Amino acid sequence: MRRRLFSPIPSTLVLFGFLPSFMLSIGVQGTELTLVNNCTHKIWPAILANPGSTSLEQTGFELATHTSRTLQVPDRWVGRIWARNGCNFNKSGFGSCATGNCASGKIECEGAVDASPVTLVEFTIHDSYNVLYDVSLVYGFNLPVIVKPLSGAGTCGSAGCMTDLNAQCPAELRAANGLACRSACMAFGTPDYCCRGKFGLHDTCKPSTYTVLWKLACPRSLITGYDDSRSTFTCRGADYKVVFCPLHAAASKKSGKKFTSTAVITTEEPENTGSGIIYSGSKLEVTGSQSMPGPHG
Ligand SMILES: *[C@@H]1O[C@H](CO)[C@@H](O)[C@H](O)[C@H]1NC(C)=O
Ligand SMILES: CC(=O)N[C@H]1CO[C@H](CO)[C@@H](O)[C@@H]1O
Repeated sequence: MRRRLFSPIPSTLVLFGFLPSFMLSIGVQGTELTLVNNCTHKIWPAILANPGSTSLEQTGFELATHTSRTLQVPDRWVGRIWARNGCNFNKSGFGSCATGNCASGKIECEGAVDASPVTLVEFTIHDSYNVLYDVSLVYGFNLPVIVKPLSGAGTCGSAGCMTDLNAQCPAELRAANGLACRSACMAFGTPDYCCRGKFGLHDTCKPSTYTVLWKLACPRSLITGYDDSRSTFTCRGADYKVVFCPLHAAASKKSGKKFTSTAVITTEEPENTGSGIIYSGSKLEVTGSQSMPGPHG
């Protein structure tokens, strides 16, 4: 069924055995994304194709604890994946969720979003040899999630956030009765927190106490729209696991590799964030370490 989406080969050509090799490759290319629920509770993943990308056959479903589902994603697909939490759907699939809700009012999101705050997994799949991915906290946080490439070449690191930021969410950012945490931009909406207007440039988007603390807790996540330090990855020829609540699983595994990530966030003037973080000149260096599963296996 899904093959139809990206193999527009007229059946007459197939019957005549006329299948140019470039067409053959269209049919078999694609990237597998396996969504894994390692949370101790049910989640309802949501998938949204960006405008101009083909909508996947499934745009939302229930995923029981310790189960997974594999999605076949066509080339030239740009989209986002997140988990909905605290959902109530009736037998016909109508209902809503405490976090990550879809405006469709159904299990299937069908392109209708009403989502934040959510931990957003972002994929740009030009083709399987050119895949960019990140985990963004720009629209807040609801569940820990990592993206883990399976084999592949290039900067195939694990992206994401293992830490439960809800547990350390300040009162002013709390949302959904503590099931989610807003970003400072969402909570305050000002140009400086949102890196808009005169703050909307790579060099003028300044760190705040909030963004620094998140970067420290989640060095492999995108914290602002201008944060590209060690948080966006490009991988070739891989398939991917998207693991929700990865620590739950990692705790029982020996394969977790320790790594240290240093994020350098530039600020025009040093300012005291009160968070015990060291400044050197006009640069703010945030060092954190976090155990993440290795990229292979
Ligand atoms: C589910 O909810 C929808 C919308 O409220 C309603 O139209 C439908 O009848 C409900 N189905 C069941 C089985 O309760
Ligand atoms: C990708 C990953 O870490 N998956 C694990 C999720 O948890 C189950 C059960 O605890 C493990 O079998 C998986 O390896």
